[in-house]
Amino acid sequence: MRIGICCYPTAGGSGVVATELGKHLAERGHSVAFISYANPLRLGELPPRVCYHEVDQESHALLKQFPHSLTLTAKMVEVARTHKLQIMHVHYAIPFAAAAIMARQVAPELALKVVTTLHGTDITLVGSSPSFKPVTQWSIEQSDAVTAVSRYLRDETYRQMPVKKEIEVVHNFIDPDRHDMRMPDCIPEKTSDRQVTLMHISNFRPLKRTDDVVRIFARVRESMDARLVLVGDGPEYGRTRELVEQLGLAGFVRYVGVVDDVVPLLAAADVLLLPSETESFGLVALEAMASGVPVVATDVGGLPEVVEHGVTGFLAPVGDVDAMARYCLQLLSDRGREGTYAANARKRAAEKFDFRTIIPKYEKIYERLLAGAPTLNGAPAVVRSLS
Ligand code: GMT
Repeated sequence: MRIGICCYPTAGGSGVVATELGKHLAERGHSVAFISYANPLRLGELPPRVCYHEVDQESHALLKQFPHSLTLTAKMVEVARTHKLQIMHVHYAIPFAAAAIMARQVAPELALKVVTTLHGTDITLVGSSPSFKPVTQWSIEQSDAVTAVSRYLRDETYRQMPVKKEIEVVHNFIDPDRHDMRMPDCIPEKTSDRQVTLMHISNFRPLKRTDDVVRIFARVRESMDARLVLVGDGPEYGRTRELVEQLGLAGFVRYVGVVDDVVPLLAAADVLLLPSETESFGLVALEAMASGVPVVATDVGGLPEVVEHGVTGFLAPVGDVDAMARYCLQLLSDRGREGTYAANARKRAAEKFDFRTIIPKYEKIYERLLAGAPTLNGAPAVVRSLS
């Protein structure tokens, strides 16, 4: 199949999932065209059957505000025509789904099928705000197929918007083979062999509650020698650093900044902390589990679909710093059990979220949409069979 993938190029989970999906689809023989305003972080060197097209962002003297959605639409049309795309798979309703639906109308001869994957904030935050809601709702209804990355997000979408469109749940995925333990170069050595490592990875938006990360770490340090590795950057970064200083923890915290691949870093972690206000899925929790790192997270959104409480880590109510610190200690002080949690985490990630199980679900959706769809010359679409 010939598939366009449109996503945010930044370090966020939606861009990572979209990029990895495109790369896996190409490995499986499909042609994939990425469309974004910058090179997606995880894309790296272009693999065979993959191309990348950049959306125009130049300002124009007459336009006070640059109409990104329109240049995006124009780029989708141009790329779809060049590569004879059959599917445009967009990752985020706003503005990608709306642009793809417009592109489908601008180029009706292509009979382009629009698949929209909802990732979370496009519904829970941005898309449901009054400024966007009617367009988000319309984009969902008009897409040829809609998927959500968790049951929670599917249900939340139905709760927030009176949409009738079927929303299929397709969980996020990992490649278990990439998560073999490797020692990272970028984290300075531990002060002792006994020192344990707590890790947090995010874009430091307020909903990630990075204050709680620091407070949990402070509690853990009262009982054992521990260090905290903070990976990523974002609006709360400065405030988080200030709290670290205030609590006298500066000597025990390492800041890594934004990285394009978290897997080598996870090899250094004993526990991943994800105390978010909400998370539609929590891709980083899955990546940690795949690396054999148990997770302490909040009992919200799609996280319970990823982290199995008491088996692959622990879940606690939002803001319950004490409970989360206790869970960390439970995981860290009992080495034997930590081994069990780590093994459970790795096993669950591989059994439930292996890309080899998940990617065919997307392929089936594409095939279903293309079956019977007319092609450019009017002949039935040729659909690559799944053997
Ligand atoms: O979490 C973020 O702030 C980034 C955001 C994004 O758009 O990339 O992540 C969302 O999509 C990820 C991939 O599906 C999910 O794992 C995250 O849980 C989800 N974030 C939220 O729901 C807050």
